[in-house]
Amino acid sequence: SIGSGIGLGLVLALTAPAAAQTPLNLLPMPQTIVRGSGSITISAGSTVSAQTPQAQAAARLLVDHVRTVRGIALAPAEGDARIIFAQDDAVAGAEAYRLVVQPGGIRITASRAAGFVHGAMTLAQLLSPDTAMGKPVRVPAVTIDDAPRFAWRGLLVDPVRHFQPIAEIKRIVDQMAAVKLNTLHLHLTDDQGWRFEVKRYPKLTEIGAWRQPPSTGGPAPATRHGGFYTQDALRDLVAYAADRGITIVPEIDLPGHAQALVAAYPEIGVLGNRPPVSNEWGVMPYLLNPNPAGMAFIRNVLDELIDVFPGTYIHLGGDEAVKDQWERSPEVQAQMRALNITTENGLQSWVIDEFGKYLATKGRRLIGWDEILEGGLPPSATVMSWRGEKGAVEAVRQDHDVVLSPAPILYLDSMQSRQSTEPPGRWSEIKTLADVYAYDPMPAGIPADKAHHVLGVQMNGWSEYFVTPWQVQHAVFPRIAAIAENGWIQRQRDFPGFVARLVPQMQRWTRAGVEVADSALAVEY
Ligand code: TNX
Repeated sequence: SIGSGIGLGLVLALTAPAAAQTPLNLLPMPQTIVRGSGSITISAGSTVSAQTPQAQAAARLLVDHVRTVRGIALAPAEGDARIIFAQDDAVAGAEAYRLVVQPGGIRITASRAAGFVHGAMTLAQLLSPDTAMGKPVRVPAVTIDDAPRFAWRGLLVDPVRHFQPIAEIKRIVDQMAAVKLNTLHLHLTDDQGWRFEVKRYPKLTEIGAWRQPPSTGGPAPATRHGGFYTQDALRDLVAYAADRGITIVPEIDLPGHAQALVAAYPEIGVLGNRPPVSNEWGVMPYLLNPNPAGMAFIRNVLDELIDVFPGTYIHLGGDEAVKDQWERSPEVQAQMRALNITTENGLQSWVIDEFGKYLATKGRRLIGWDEILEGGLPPSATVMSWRGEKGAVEAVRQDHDVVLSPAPILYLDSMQSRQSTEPPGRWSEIKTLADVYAYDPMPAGIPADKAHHVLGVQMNGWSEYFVTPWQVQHAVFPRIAAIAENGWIQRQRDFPGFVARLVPQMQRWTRAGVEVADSALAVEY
């Protein structure tokens, strides 16, 4: 249900297009658009052909999308077709594409698989929105040349605080692809659970994946909560995401946020602690023991992780590790002296860097939260800046790459309006669609000659307060569209224009069965 209420009407009235031609409701807005004359009709049986293996997934995606969102069954074909995907190495760039729509046919060209996906998704957005399901749709003649501003346009999904079935994550992946987001950061471990099957250490999921209800009540299931992903299920998810141009960055959060890990294998914690998996929210004190056994344990976990996740980046956390247990452990203190490390923050840097070096031997790169700057930035690290932007500015100064995901502006657990339908959030602030849209992923403190270190931007969907998939989706959609556009476009941002293009995108999301927060469009923020 979209568009009820006065608010939306007002927004639309204020943003009514001046141009005679119907505007193209594309989101994110492509780099260049040249309108042609006439149009082409797509209906049941219209043919689609992928003339290069690189485009096969994108062609399938288009067929699926047009079936589910428009109710039209396209016909896959070989060779000539109404819609052709063809290789063109001149369309350079990992995600670049060219889309040419003429009355005689539609042609999508790219040099890489992700470019074809983006081209297919742009075409999907061009199908006339006003026709009923199953009826032929028109596509206006146009030539679009497009490529993103940033290489990392991400969303963090947290299936730890509340478990989310793979089917729900796939639903989010589908809708990320629809707006050209390309990175799914999967937060797989935390104090409240361990969600990644490790064959060598079965207790991680036998014990670590389950928690008791909280003694204090609160917004959490009243019964034992949990679940985990088998490696097979994750491999399937990785392939599913790859077909949609999306890379998964898995996170194993260390050395803090480790209570579930220590619950499963107390011998790799410190001080002989034997905690249960946490059933409360907050920052817990349990830490990884950085002794040889603890380090070897994590290397073995990483071996299995990189076997499942083929992407370049592996996220090793580093956030909110209170070092009290390290301070109180004679064993850890002795190790620090032996390593000639004087502070616990320095020890954390050493730990993260050891794993970073290990990942490098496997051709992978380490990324961590900005706390990894505190003991000296590990040389191998890329930094994800969440405590504002200062971590990003400092890391870039040291010539490291960064991703911007500052709280609370890009935190989806901030509320998006004062309406009573909002799921509760951790942050008391309200971050509206307009706020998020106004966020510039290039902080003022980053000098122009180092701008290339900013890989991109990400919103984080921490799920302490999101119990159901409905609540997750309500927080994610449509706000994520603001960052999808922000991370993509090189041109000037334009909020009223964005809202006008967002309304049909919200309609497509609704048609695809996704919960979309209408409140994002309410005027009374
Ligand atoms: C801080 S962001 C955390 C998460 C919480 C989040 C809630 C970060 C690196 N750590 O563990 O879920 O706040 O907003």
